[in-house]
Amino acid sequence: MVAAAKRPVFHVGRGIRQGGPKLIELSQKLQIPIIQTGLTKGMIDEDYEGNIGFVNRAGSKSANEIMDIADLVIALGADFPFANNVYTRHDFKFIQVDNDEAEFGRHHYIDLGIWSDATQFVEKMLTRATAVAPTPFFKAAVADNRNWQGYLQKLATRETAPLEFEPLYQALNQVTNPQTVVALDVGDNTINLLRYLKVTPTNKWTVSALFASMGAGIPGAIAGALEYPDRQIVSISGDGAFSMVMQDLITEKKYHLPILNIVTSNTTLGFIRDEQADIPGMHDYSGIDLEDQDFQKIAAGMGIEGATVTKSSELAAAFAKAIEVTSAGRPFVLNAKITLKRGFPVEALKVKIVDGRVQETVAPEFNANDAEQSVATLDDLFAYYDGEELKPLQYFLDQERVQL
Ligand SMILES: Cc1ncc(C[n+]2csc(CCOP(=O)(O)OP(=O)(O)O)c2C)c(N)n1
Repeated sequence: MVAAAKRPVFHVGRGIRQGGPKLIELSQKLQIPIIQTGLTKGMIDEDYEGNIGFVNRAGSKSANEIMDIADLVIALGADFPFANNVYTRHDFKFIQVDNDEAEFGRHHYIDLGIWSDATQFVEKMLTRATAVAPTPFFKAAVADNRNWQGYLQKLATRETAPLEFEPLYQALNQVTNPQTVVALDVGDNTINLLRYLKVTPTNKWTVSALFASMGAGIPGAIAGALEYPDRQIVSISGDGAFSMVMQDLITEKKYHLPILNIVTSNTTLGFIRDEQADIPGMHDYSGIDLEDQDFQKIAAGMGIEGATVTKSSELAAAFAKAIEVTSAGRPFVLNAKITLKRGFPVEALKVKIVDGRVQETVAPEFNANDAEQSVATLDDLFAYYDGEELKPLQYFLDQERVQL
């Protein structure tokens, strides 16, 4: 099946565990790009060129596009609860490798099921498979992802006043280390963490993944601090989620838990706002506005130190102070007042193959609530998100002369 496929991809879940390096070897040997499920963030080196990221709303443009033209998906230890959003967009052959038989066919009709631990399967494949020469499809996937990564890098490294979320993550990456434990809350930060946070196999991070319960950030960080007293602990929450549980900052103080609490404050339930933007004819937003709050003062009221940043030039000093305080064994609140903006909406991309070419368009429901400016063409979409350098998938397929 692999030999017969023209555009195979791996879709890798947490079953891969420590097997990331082996999988990279196999990906190189067979020229199969790697797409990850969100919860495997950190398990597969993101600097590996063939790792093109995540699918679905929090994912990369490249992984979503490549998934949409794959003719073979090899799922490795992946329970992918969002399959209905992604696996149903086009037809492909499906090989599922899983150590739990009950998982077979749960998310897609299987053409071949292999009952195995994912990493053991990868190791066997490595010994049995014959290396293939670099393929145009693989090269196109790599180039597509480079284009996307370059765009993210631009957003993360530019000065912004008022503050945008990308430089915040960039600044956080400067002060974390391979031992850092991150407790992520639910909201736009779910997207931002997957796209911008540096996570290595030795880091740990947690999120309420399946129930997606807001308010898990601070409790997750408290658990992390108790479980890993020698590690740096960070919580990241939006202002909506933070407000639900911020009374537990006093618990951090009481038990001397040196947690760096980051709250991204945009006075909105941003994740939901962006969903409402895509509801045709809604004409407005509903129930998403939050009151502005001074989280630094609230923390101060509990005897907890903090800082407030409103532009990217203030980040370095604020993080330096945060590290000083947490290194001395005390919690800290970093109140990051960010602009209200939607991260690049990969969910707006509609990709399908028509007459041997990729037809890529903007989904009609994108910004269809009438409260937002409508964006009709792909170029308009790229420009709207400061991504003039972004190219549609067909551009990279043409460059590598991929025949569909
Ligand atoms: C307990 C709970 N209520 C509601 C939701 C639905 N929900 C998902 S994200 C979100 C908004 C999060 O807003 P905020 O914490 O301000 O973060 P932002 O998205 O603005 O970064 C909501 C309401 C949820 N996941 N959990």
